[in-house]
Amino acid sequence: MSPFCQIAAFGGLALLGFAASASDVPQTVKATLLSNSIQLDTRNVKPGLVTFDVNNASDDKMTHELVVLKTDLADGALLVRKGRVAEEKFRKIGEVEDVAPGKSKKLVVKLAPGHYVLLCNKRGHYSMGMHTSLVVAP
Ligand SMILES: [Cu+2]
Repeated sequence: MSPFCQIAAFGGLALLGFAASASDVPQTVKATLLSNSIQLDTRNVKPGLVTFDVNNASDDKMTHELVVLKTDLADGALLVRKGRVAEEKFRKIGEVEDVAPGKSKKLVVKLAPGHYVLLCNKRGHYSMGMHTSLVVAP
């Protein structure tokens, strides 16, 4: 095989690899907000665009939200002051505010590899258990 053919074959494989890369595939995570937890239909996604389909399914008739922070801390280990997590001390990736009971909202964010904490930061809700984590890895 000539050197040119080898390069061409290698280039073809690289292109195939790129086409199959999961980072270009739309990913959706269903996030269900309950009064004492946040449930995800998956806790592992690939780097790239991720759509959070956020549904407030709590039976407490309260408005909730979903805040996405990038941190290596465990989702239950964030410092709480006066009933709220100090979001400004973290790298905030995005949030959907004020999801009314029974309603859904979408949040589209681009996620790099790492560990993320998702929480509701309405006063007192984090401490009631409204938090979970998500891992982004290739
Ligand atoms: Cu809440």
